[in-house]
Amino acid sequence: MDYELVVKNGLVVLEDGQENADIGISDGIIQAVESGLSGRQVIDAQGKFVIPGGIDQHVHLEMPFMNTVTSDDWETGTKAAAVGGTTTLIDFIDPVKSKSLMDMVKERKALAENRAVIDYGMHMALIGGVPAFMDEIPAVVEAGIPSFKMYSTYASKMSDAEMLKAMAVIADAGGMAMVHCESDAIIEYLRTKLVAEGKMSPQYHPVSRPEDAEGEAVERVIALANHAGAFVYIVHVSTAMGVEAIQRAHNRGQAVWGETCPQYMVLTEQEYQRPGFEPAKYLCQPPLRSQPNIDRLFQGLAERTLLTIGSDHCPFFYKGQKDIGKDVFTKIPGGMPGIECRLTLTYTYGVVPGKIDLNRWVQATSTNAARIFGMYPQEGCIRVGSDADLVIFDPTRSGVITKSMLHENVDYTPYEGVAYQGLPVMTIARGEIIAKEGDFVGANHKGRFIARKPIQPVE
Ligand code: DUC
Ligand code: ZN
Repeated sequence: MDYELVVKNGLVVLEDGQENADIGISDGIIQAVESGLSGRQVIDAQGKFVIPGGIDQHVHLEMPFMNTVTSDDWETGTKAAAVGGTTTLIDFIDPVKSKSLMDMVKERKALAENRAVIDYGMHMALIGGVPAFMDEIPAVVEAGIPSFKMYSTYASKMSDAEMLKAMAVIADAGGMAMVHCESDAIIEYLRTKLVAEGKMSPQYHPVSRPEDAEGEAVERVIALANHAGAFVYIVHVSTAMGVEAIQRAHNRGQAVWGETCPQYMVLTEQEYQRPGFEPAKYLCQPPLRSQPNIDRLFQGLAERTLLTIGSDHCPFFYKGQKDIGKDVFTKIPGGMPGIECRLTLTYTYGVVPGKIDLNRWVQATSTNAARIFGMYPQEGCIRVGSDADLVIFDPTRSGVITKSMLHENVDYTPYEGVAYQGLPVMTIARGEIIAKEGDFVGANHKGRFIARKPIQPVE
């Protein structure tokens, strides 16, 4: 039998093991994983890995934030993701007080439709001071959006009391809480103090968001979730304190999932020592950390305290957006681009030096997100019956990252000059080749909204 497309001779990375096998694809679905397959179109993956398409569960496309909007939209952001080996992403709906959550679901879906080139889901963010949102949570879960982001700081923050209540409602509705954990009290105290002392340059940003601001908030949010009986997912863990709080919860038997991001694994707080306004390029919340924290994040991934690696792609132009805060660091829009380099960076700095193995890498960049966020086994694995979302990854490619090789709509990359070993050389989405050798080639491919299932326990 001839399949529409066969990927031959690659090392197929499965959820647990690896095998040399061919993959037969028809109708956008994986039909066979075995040797000796034939197809009308054949791709030779000899010497390369064939991995499940990356899933990036933490992305901010055209998000209004700090008086501006992230610079990648649904088209440019999903194209960059595709070239970088991501075939599914989950973005956020950021509500405004005056609208209903379900109206915002409709609006956001309309924005993505016809522009996204890879499949996408959505998380719903909640904001403090709007009790009416609570009543809509079950309808949002029903609409295929079972994950709710809450912030412990920023203007949209929720108080502990609000968060506890929301967690209980979310748990009843079959959803999960995802929380940005940084202590608002510590940050506000330090920001006010630094500004009063005239310490306004971006070099002071990390001073205003110390490690214990994260550690304290992770601990507290886990306690709230435990009380509410809610699944909780801690986004962008950047510190050893955060990892250890999650580990303690696991030791008590609590369902807590932890995520980290490439920027916290590859870049260090040294970037904030750059001269002038340059540190603004690296300004994100939480900030970049020290090497011992980085080591603990890798250990956390290896021992499964942390289960996922998301990009937290949140791009702003250095010229024209970051400089909104040229007079005071508290006004610099925080966030950095990273949707396109997620696989190559984590392979280079995780798998190549042996800090995580090939399976752990695939689990953390794809499979675990599918399981946690209710998309498995349609996504996140190479199995008969799953979507034919695949990446051919060449471990022999090496070089140095430069802005000119990337497709993100932003005027810099924080990874300029960073060495890489291993690159995605082909991305296949539902059986169509959409990226090849660093170019987007999927002009006719349309991304689809993935209505996700209610949340289930995941070990
Ligand atoms: N962190 C960022 O760096 N940007 C946007 C939101 C966030 O939490
Ligand atoms: Zn984020």
